[in-house]
Amino acid sequence: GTEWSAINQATFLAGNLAEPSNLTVSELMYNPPGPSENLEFIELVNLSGTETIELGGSAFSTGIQFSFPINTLLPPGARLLLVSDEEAFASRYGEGLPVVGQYDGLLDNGGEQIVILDAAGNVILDFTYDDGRQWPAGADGGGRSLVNRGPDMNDALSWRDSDLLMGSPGERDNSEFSGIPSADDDGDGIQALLEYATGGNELSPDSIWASPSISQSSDGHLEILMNVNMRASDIDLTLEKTLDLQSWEPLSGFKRIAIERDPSQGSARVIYRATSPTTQGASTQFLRLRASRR
Ligand SMILES: [Ca+2]
Ligand SMILES: [Ca+2]
Ligand SMILES: [Ca+2]
Ligand SMILES: [Ca+2]
Repeated sequence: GTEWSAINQATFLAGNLAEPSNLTVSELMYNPPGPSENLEFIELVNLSGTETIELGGSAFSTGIQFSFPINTLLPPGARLLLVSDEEAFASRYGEGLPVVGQYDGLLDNGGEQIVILDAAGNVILDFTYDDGRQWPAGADGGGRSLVNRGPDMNDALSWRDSDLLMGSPGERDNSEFSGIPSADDDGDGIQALLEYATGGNELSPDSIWASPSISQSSDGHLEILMNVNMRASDIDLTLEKTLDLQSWEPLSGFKRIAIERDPSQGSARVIYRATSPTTQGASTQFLRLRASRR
């Protein structure tokens, strides 16, 4: 007689799979107000402008547990939601939002590591959010969510409080610069992109926003303060220094000591402090703020 092997079952994932370059967490409600945690949610976004991605087979492996079913397709720029309690979520936010499912476990109110792996076990996303110093206070039980605004998701400066109370699940949260970067329509000498990046207004002259200010603390440490438009997730703002006004390099020897957030304006003042006191007779250095599009 003929012997047949057992049927092998294989699952084939088609199309573009989720990977670090095309998937991120855009919003996190880890500590909804009140004692109940049943209004937690995580919003994911497809960062690709052109490709639909397949999340099937990928899974949250740390923090919370959730495995994406095969054929979880996310169109370019689209968002999806995972929630702690589908029923509670629908009664607060309504039906019709792109909820893919309910996860096991809860998002730690004190912050924790979140990891998403693909079907082969490769890391798609690995970051740790926090509720501590420099992190958005409104999202820590104050009725706001954590909104992602930057690529380094372990960094407090890459997150802000949501503009809306209870966040905006399924909706876009950040702004994008539109216009001519080098324009200066209000004639205040500050280019439009820099005004946008620092929370200035390109429709009215305002010189204070765009330039970092420098002061010296009572114990002789230089402090640098810069303004940031926290809604701008499309801009890198970097401080650079030079001795000769010709070759600029990233500022070094400073540590960020505070992020003073103003959620009503969507802005923050970020303060850096020199790690060592100013020395007598040091050569003159110059500082500039550089805004570039990601
Ligand atoms: Ca929680
Ligand atoms: Ca959102
Ligand atoms: Ca201007
Ligand atoms: Ca202006």
